[in-house]
Parts: sequence; structure tokens; C-alpha cells
Amino acid sequence: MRLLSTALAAACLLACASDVGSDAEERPPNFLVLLVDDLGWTDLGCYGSDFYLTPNIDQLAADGVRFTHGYAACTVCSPTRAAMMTGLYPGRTNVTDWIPGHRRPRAPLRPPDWTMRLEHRHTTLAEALGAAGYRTAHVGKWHLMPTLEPDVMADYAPQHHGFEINIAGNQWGAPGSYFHPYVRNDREVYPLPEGGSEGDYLTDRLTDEALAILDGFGDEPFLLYFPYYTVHTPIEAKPEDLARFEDRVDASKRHRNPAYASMLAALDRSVGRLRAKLEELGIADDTVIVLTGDNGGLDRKGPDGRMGNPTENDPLTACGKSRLKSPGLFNVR
Ligand SMILES: [Ca+2]
Repeated sequence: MRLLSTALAAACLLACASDVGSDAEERPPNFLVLLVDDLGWTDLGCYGSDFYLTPNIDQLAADGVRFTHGYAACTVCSPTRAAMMTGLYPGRTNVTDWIPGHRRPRAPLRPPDWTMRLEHRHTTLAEALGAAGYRTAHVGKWHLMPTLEPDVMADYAPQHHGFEINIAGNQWGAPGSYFHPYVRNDREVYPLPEGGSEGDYLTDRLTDEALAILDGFGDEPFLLYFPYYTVHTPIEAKPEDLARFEDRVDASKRHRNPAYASMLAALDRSVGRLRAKLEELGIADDTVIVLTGDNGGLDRKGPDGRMGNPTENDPLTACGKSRLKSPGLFNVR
């Protein structure tokens, strides 16, 4: 498994994109890029969780490389996603806060003049690989569209940034619900092919879509960018997973949120299914898999210093933890 600086990861892939096709006899590698939303640095078994169970991701780590000193490009969603797509740090894309951003009139530092969308002047990973003959697909959370400019918002969707297929990529940073039909208040998961029924779980559904895309790509080289909505709020678990973890909660441990553990279990099953599909298609050895997080775990402590909701990042700081945080700045603790 490869956990590394998001900007560095994108830069590496863009470098690969410039090389592919130079040797007609050599098959260019596929890229499966898995971005987990709000994944904490100790939230995987292979990174030391004492509660969450992630056997498939642990196996990926055992089969690959762990990057133990990598850092996300920013403390919130959109800047890191722009970095993933361009290989540029947030200061270069000017996407320095989540879209549409914080409003903190009493913050001690004035926010920079930042861009609430991924501008088209940047070359994205999908555009670079598409130009090199790759099939390209986006499945999951995009969060790089200008929500405050509804007339042009759709012009910044994944399909206008180089992806030939877009499933579920839109302006929202979180689903309305993880359960079918995935809607709450004004938030919905779109575009999404019709189908599904009550009880269906979003992580499973998006994985189904990703597997179908892999089937459709056949022998062609591909970039499948799968930025999961999970494990971002709302913290919603499948009942069967929740029952499995509720009995294991131990207040003395670092991690002890059974619903969050259940969301990680669903994520882990997704990774297992994707790897199984690559094996089934005979392309596992031709596919580079990158798994990383976008900004660390959501970690809000209560007044007693104990974990509030939903995970724990100590001894590192986390998004939402410091009152001094300002757009474009890393947390000050
Ligand atoms: Ca995030």
C-alpha cells in the first residue's frame, strides 16, 4: 500500500503519464487510486488501530509499500483533491479550503483570496492519462465544483476535467445518507445509474459501479480514481457490521466508535473486492494501487479530553481541532 503526500502522489502519476506509450511492446500500467475521506492516520490495522478491522487493506500494505512520513496536502477536503488531480500544492491551485469554505469572522488570521473550484487551466491526472490513451473513470466524491456559482457549476464536474466516466461526482462533500436513496435535505448522490433498493449501502453500491467499469475497460490501460465518500460523516453503519463491533467496544482503547468501525469494515471489503476483480481479469500485476486519505480523521474532543466523534488521531492534530485554523493554513496546536 502506498500512503504518501497527495501532491507527491499526483506528481508521480503525472510523471508516469508522460512516459507511458514510449515502448509499444510494454503494456502501460493501470492506476487504481483510492482516496478515503477523513481517514485518520491510525485508522487502519496496519497503522496501529486497536479496534478497527481492515484485513484487506492490511494485506495490501503487506504486499506493497507503506509511506509512514507522508502528509496530506491540506487539512480539509477540496485542496487535497485538487492536489491529487494536478500534482500541485494548494497554494498553486488556490483551492485552499473546502468548498464553499469556512466562515469565521472572529478568526485571528484573514483568509486568503482563494478559488472555490478547480480551474481548467490546470492539467489533471485524467487529462494527462487520457491523452496517453488511457480509459478514465471517476467514482465517488469530487467536491471541486463551485457551489456558489450555480450557472457554471456543472462545467467543473469530473467529465469536464478529463474523466470519460463520472459516477457520483458532484459539488457535495458528503452524501445525504449512506443508505438508499442516499438523499437527505438538499443533498443527493448524483449522477448515479438507476437501480438499488432500500437497505443498499453507498460504499457497496459505488464498489459495484467500479467493478462494472473495470469489466468494461477490458484490456485497455486505465485510470480508475475512486475517492470514497466514506468515512466522512454522516456516521452511518450497516446493522450487521454495527452488531459485530458494539460488543467489542473497550473504553480504555484509542478507538471505540462501533459505527465508525463499521464504515471502515465496509471500506475494507470494497478494497478486497477491487483486488479480487483485478485478479479475475488477470491484470493485478499490471495495476498500481494507491490508497491514501485526504486530511486525517475527524477528531473532536469533548471538555474532558476524551474522544467525541468519530475517531482519534493523537499524538497528531486533526481537522476541526484548533480554533486557530484558517483557510490555507495547517493547524496550529
Ligand atoms: Ca475530507
